[in-house]
Amino acid sequence: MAAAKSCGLNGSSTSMPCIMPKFWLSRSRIGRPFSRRSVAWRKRPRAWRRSGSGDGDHTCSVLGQKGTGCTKGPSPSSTKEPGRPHQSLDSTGLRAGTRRQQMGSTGQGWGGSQDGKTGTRIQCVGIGGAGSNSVHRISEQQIDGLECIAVNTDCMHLAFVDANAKLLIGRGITRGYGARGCVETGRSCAEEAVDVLSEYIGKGVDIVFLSVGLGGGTGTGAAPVVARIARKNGAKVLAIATLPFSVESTRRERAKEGLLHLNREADTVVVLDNDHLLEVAGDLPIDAAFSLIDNLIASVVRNIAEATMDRGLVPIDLDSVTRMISSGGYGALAFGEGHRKAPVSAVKAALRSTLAAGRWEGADGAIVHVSGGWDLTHEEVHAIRDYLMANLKDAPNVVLGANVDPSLGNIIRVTSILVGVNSTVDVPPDTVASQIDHAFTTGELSSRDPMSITRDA
Ligand SMILES: Nc1nc2c(ncn2[C@@H]2O[C@H](COP(=O)(O)OP(=O)(O)OP(=O)(O)O)[C@@H](O)[C@H]2O)c(=O)[nH]1
Ligand SMILES: [Mg+2]
Repeated sequence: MAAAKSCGLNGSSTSMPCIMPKFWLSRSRIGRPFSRRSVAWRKRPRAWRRSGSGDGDHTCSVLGQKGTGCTKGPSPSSTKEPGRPHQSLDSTGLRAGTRRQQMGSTGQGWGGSQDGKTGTRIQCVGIGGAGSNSVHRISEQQIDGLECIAVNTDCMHLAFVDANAKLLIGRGITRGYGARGCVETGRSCAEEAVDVLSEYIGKGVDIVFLSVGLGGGTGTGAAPVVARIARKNGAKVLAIATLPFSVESTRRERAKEGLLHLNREADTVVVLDNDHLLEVAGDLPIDAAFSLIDNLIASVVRNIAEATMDRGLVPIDLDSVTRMISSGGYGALAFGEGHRKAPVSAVKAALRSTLAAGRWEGADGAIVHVSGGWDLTHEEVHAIRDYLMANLKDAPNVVLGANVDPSLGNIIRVTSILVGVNSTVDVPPDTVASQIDHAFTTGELSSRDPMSITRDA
């Protein structure tokens, strides 16, 4: 049922194999593989549509890139959220922008873009339903030089995601219906798609931000494989992994094991816990709460990416960021705001914020980004840095960037990625993954390749 085709990227002569089901190649359907009005769409329950699920068998299809003749993602105006209605999030100050992203055609790798000024290349890769949702939001923000890639086994969900490249993996295994919670299936789909994934992800790239919601099949199984590929291609990988709510008990246990695997493959893993989300957004509808966390991820990626690409009042040195990411271990996100008359209040709020609570004390480094109104001063920015230097571990490594955002007025906003944090989620001692981890620690196992580990999904 598959037809092979060559796609020009960004109008360049570069070509990539593009394998799509035949009906997508029919003229009338190109550009809209799944109409919201289709019978299949209407029959799907809403929860399924949000991030999808599926089951079943292994292949990879490139769904398309912007500016190609292949299947395109929807415009932000037509679908603000992939598979869910747009949520207004004014109160968080983290609303996504609406500019369309223009990919540069620099002849780099698969045709992805590169920051013209510094030559820095940064990718944001979302795996599975939750990861693709984050990428959709980041893509909406139109950050020059940032390439957004969505990877999923769920064809329907991918069709509604806005990204520079959308990679459908394991079509022969799942028939495009997702991994249906089976981690082994997710992993097999990624293993089978290694060639295409390594063509697209991490090649000639400095930093890969990898976003994944752990607990399902695709994200949990495929993310460690994607992280391994990106690192093999020479990129530093910072994974941002979301743990499911405690009420999703089976998924949560699966997620904790997945986290250990991911931690072995990525350079640093920032863990966000949906349970913490309940504390700040317990009264919000679940979609809005997810949007909140997706927006936070989008905001952090945007700030760090832009500052690293030498934009803003105080740019962030790329080498310092990559060094910090490669120091390994777990990380935490911190986000806070304060009045500019008391700039330190913003960083205090960030460290107190629920997502970082209790996790930052032992941090041995922080990538910090400060935004403020037109009259943001260096003095205010440095007050924030000094506070961190004095309150993190002895001689912490603090990398600072800042930019001006006129809409903030008298507000100072701090977003930070803390690295080398002490604690992370407790992994039950009787899980297979932790036994394996123990074996690594004691030297019983020398290979750190989690792909050789087989276990029941
Ligand atoms: N932040 C965020 N988390 C989500 C979202 N949707 C689901 N999640 C969480 O992420 C976990 C994994 O869900 P998905 O990403 O949909 O799973 P998947 O990786 O696509 O796996 P399969 O559907 O089984 O192939 C869920 O248990 C939820 O806790 C979302 O839109 N945003
Ligand atoms: Mg899914």
